[in-house]
Amino acid sequence: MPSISKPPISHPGLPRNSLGLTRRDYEGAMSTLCAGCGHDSVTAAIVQAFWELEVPPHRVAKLSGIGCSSKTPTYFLRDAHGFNAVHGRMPSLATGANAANRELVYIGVSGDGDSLSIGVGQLCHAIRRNVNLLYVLENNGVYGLTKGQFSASADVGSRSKRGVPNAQKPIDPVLLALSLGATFVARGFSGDKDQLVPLLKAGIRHRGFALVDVISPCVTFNDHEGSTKSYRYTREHHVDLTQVDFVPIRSEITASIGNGSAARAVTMHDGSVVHFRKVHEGYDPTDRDAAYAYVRRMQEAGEVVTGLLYVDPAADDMHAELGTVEEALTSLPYEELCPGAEALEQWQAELV
Ligand SMILES: Cc1ncc(C[n+]2csc(CCOP(=O)(O)OP(=O)(O)O)c2C)c(N)n1
Ligand code: SF4
Repeated sequence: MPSISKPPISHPGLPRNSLGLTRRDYEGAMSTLCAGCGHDSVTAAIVQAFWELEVPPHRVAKLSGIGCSSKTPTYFLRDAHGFNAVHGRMPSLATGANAANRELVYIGVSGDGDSLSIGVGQLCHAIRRNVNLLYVLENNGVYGLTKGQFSASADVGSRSKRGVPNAQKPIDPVLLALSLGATFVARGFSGDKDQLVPLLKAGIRHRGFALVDVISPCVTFNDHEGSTKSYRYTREHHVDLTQVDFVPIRSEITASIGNGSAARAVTMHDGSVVHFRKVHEGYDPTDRDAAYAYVRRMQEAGEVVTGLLYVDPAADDMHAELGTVEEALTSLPYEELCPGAEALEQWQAELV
């Protein structure tokens, strides 16, 4: 993984969270992406979200596949655990790691190529299993790393840099996730950090699979006239469905609830609260069918809806569904994990 190390900088004047850490402590190596790439803005939002939530970096596992987007975990949380999977296979790794150690905070970063082409089956099953993971899909409509081929999220008629229009229907990760029963579905824009940071924070705190699809323009291969994933298109067609404020448990008591009656508070399983003001009258983020219909309707009108689109605040993750032991398997003594040859032989005999 090409990266340039960034010397950690400490300055007495930098703001610190309750762990005594500055934002710099949540950064990683220097980015080697193209200047202006949307993915770097998403990295900055991830750094901000983990710092504000005061998550100890060494308690985080960051996972990815292959692509420019999948390179980015190198650029945040240098003290976290990390693993770069082969193309499209990050969800299996996340599932296995999560099964072995449920106590870490998991973040997966992927691209639309990694997630919706080669890795689409993996993504679907991680959603079905409700693996406790924030899944950040950095969506630019192209395979950036391999020089700009259309990905499965490119809209019909959107043009490549060479001017060729895409003829195939796109897969929309938001609609896919909603139809598969995902318990947290949001969409953001790399150019809108104010909205993206609270969405990421809520996704980190959600118990279960949290998909945050981020429109993240590729400035080198997909930021021209005719592209529907460009900065310009997204800024002109992006509709804030909800303005989200995420309030962690500790500050809940003192937090103000938005601006009065317009704000709606959704309490997550751990007691933290997502406050969001409805921009569109009557929108209910806990109504899956309404969310699906709304996203479709807006899509047909050429609009990109952003915000917290759906959440099931009572959702429980893979461990609850499978009834696994409370303790992380990694901390169980060997004798408990492996009952020994005699016990195995006895079970085998029972199966015959
Ligand atoms: C098995 C396999 N097939 C194909 C490739 C080539 N490849 C590398 S990255 C990539 C697509 C990356 O696109 P995306 O996930 O959208 O990330 P981006 O670079 O746009 O951020 C492909 C096809 C590969 N590395 N491995
Ligand atoms: S090729 Fe595109 S996606 Fe890759 S780093 Fe450059 S701008 Fe970003």
